[in-house]
Amino acid sequence: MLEEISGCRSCGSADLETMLAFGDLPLADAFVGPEEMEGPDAVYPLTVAVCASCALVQVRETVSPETLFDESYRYYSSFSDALVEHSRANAQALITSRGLGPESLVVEIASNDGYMLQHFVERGVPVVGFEPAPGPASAAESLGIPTIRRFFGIEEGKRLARERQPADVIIANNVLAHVPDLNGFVAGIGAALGRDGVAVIEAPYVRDLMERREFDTIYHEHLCYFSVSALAPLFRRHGLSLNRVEHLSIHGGSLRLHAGHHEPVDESVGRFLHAEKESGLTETLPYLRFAADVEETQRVLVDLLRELKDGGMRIAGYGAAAKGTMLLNACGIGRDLIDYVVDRNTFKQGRFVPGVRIPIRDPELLLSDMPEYVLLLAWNFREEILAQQNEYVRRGGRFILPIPRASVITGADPRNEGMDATRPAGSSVGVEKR
Ligand code: JHZ
Repeated sequence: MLEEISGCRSCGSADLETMLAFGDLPLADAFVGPEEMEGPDAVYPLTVAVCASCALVQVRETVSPETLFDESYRYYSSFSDALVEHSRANAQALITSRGLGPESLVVEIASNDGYMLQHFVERGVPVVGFEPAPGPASAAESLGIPTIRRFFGIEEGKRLARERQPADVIIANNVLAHVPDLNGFVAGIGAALGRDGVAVIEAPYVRDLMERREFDTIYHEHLCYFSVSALAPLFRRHGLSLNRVEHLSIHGGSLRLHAGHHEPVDESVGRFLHAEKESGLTETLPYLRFAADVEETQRVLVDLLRELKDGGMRIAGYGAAAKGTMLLNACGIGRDLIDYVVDRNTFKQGRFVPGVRIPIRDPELLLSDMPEYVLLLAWNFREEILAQQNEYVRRGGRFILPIPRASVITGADPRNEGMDATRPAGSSVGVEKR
């Protein structure tokens, strides 16, 4: 169930240097049901290392995917409007640029609840999704999306090309980081992809993680944290050319990579490689220094929450995100500081955040209960959540942004500008004006 790697997940080098050790933590998406409250949560060590050879940042421990993505997996992509819209725009652009039609095949790996493939189906483009988690797979099937309930790898890639047809487009969003056998996965993409097809892959960018101190995006599900410099040799090893790289704001900053069996290589690839070399991301030193930043971010946040609590304030959380579980547990923020966490995902409501066991409730509770502060755990959907919680803010409620250094924000509505005069007395942390 838990294994430790002996070499780099990409190049195999045994030269791995430890950059962060979080100790034992629960699984970030293992939300606890009321019937499971008796015993303690299972915890697993979480240690992050960087490869001295290819600079890939990776978790040393592997919790088996069968444990992580079983029937208890409750992450449904469609609960975030911004993500569905992001995917619709991407699908639209691919249909146009690749001239996709009824003869084409679009494959998505980790197709979840159909948040992405539905946009191709609507336009009459045939699709196949790979999704092993039973809950999201069923949701996708109910939208009419053919779903293979298996993990993707080299064998699945070969079978798809042989028994169906080579894919015109392969989409793999936020899944590369989840794969223990990175080489087998990329080889599978190569096997399934048609001669002139394109693989479009999104993954959180390690550069943003470091610059914005997004330490809470590190958890057992995410085995790797990618730079373009670490990815280029991985793709090359399996006969794929990295042809274009885009920088997206989604999920706190992501890379979108376009790969194919042959070139041309766009200028963006060289630009990213150059910028990463310039900022030292091809060496281990910046990664090894990151621990001090994480420690400071955690300390500032806990100090702020304690100060507010000591001042008689009530604090809730917004977003039972996996990163929320990580943040609360890594910082030791429990029910003494946070009364409850709200989330729109009805499969998470009524359950408890793993480890810290904070109850998860419906977001409507914020208005009826009016806690003075809400810690924005799903900070990556800040705009969407603040717009939706306009009324809570209008009535005087305040959001706290946990990273890069805890700060109090006043809301998405420009009419709230200037309301920062109500900054809590004695707070040592500044109020960010929007
Ligand atoms: P969200 C996910 O991580 C899942 P998580 C996964 N581990 C991954 O790789 C990364 O993304 C990249 C809720 N919400 O998506 C929905 C509201 O309640 O940031 C979610 O439960 N109201 C595969 O879990 C949570 O917040 C809203 O208005 O850290 C957000 O979780 C919105 C917008 C969201 O990721």
